[in-house]
Amino acid sequence: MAEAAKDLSTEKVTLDNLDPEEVKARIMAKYPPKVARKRSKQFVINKVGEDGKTPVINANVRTVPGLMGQRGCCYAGCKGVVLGPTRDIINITHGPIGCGFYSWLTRRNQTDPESTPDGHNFMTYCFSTDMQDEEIIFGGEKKLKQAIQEAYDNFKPKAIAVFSTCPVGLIGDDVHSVCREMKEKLGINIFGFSCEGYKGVSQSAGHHIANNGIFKHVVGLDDTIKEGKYRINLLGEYNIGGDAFEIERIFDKCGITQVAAYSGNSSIDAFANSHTADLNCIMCHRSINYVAEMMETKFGVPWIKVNFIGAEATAKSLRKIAQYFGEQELIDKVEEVIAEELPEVEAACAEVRPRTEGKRAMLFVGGSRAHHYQELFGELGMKTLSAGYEFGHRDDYEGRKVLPDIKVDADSRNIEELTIEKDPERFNPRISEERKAELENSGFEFNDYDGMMPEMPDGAMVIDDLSQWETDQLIKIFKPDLFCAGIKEKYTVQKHGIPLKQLHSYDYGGPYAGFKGAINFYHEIDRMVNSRVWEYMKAPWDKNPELAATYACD
Ligand code: CFM
Repeated sequence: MAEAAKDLSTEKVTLDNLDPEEVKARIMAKYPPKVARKRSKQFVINKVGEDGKTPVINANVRTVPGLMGQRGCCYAGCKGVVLGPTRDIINITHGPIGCGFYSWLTRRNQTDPESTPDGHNFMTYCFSTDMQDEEIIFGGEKKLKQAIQEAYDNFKPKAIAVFSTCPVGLIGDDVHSVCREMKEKLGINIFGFSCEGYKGVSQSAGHHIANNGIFKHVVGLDDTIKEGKYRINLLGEYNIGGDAFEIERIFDKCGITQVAAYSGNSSIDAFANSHTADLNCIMCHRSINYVAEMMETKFGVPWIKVNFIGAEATAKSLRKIAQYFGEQELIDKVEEVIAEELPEVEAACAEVRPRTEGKRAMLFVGGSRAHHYQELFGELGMKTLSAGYEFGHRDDYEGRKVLPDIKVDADSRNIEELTIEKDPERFNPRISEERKAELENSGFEFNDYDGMMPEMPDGAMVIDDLSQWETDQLIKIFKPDLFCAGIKEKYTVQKHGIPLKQLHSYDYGGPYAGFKGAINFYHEIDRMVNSRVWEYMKAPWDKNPELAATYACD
């Protein structure tokens, strides 16, 4: 028995001659054959062809029961991620108190209530119907109505959103009709989400449901065209650790007007007006590409992929926005801002880099950061040995070119696809066909995301939906200098004597976006990978004998 459960690290593997295929084979060999077959398709050794093509990775599929994954649920993606950071919507969790409590936004989505006149900010509250046995048996609609009424009486918000948790779907409460009734009664915008935790295979399902809901109930309610010459929306930026504040600072400096952000530092009025912007810029493709696609179809707003994580990436994204508008005045201003900001960033990087050069990182985060943060590590001269998403889809790994090849399985079919058509009055293509073709001929990409794998070196291990056991094995085999993940992984990784940087909440640090954010990140990573404290760590399971176990069957 002890033999079977032996760690791979006890076998002779030297750091210099590790063949990733061999490492993969060893890890897979410990699984029952059926599990190994499934995990093999999600554990890919990268190889980029000349055409930018990469190996196929299986993604957005169910986690094998029994494997401890990193994922969250559909409700988390809808309520916690997409709608949560909007300060002036009261978000009521319809469900038992645990769901509301654990999605209380203590992970530091920041917001600035001063930037809207009423100063509303409900993000620090946790609203829940606190369902009890009685509601599970007799239905919870009455209690939901009371909760909406109570929230309204106390706060007089502009909008209330209701989020369904697992039991709501199981007992069949109709949150949508309750919302309609209360909307009628109270005269404010009230809408619900069928984002029961069990829908789909991860929080990714919740993103889609949130996108649909915002689009149906909010986008397009206010047609006022506000001031500003270069008017954009920033999509998929959630103001973790103040990232959005830094990006807004840079936009302001460049003379770019942000009409709405989805949804860091955002307000419901901005969503309602967002279809008046002239360009959608997507940071996190996974969580928000649906809004961009729908806005283009209905209102004619084109979208581009941007990335403000990394100083170079920030400069590149600003140039791309300027190129889209094509006005010399903006192009010059953007160059001026970059020239002004970069020296400080370069000085910080030059100071830190001798101590970070050659260090090795692993990143397993969400659906976009495992890609974006490789920019910052590249600037520090660090190598990404392995990376993967918790819940990204194949297009987030391999690029949107694979979209036509993705088979839609039952879990995805479960999630509503809205049929969107051109708005007969308000559709307005922001850019002429000729200008679009001209830009595209010069290499400018609309509606595209190349994905993570084409930018990773050959031989890097790309692993989807990493499990805790695989985490342990990778760490023991490779002993990376830094592991990036979230709070669930943090303490076991640290017990191995490896520093862990949280890239979901930033460990209360940040911002890391934009120019100033890059400087913060360089210093923080320098401190982490060069601290000697980790050498002194000895995990409890290394000190004391552990219980050994083996799989009973395959
Ligand atoms: Fe997008 Fe996000 Fe992410 Fe995400 Fe998330 Fe997040 Fe994330 Mo945590 S929307 S996919 S569902 S960038 S909460 S703000 S950090 S896992 S990589």
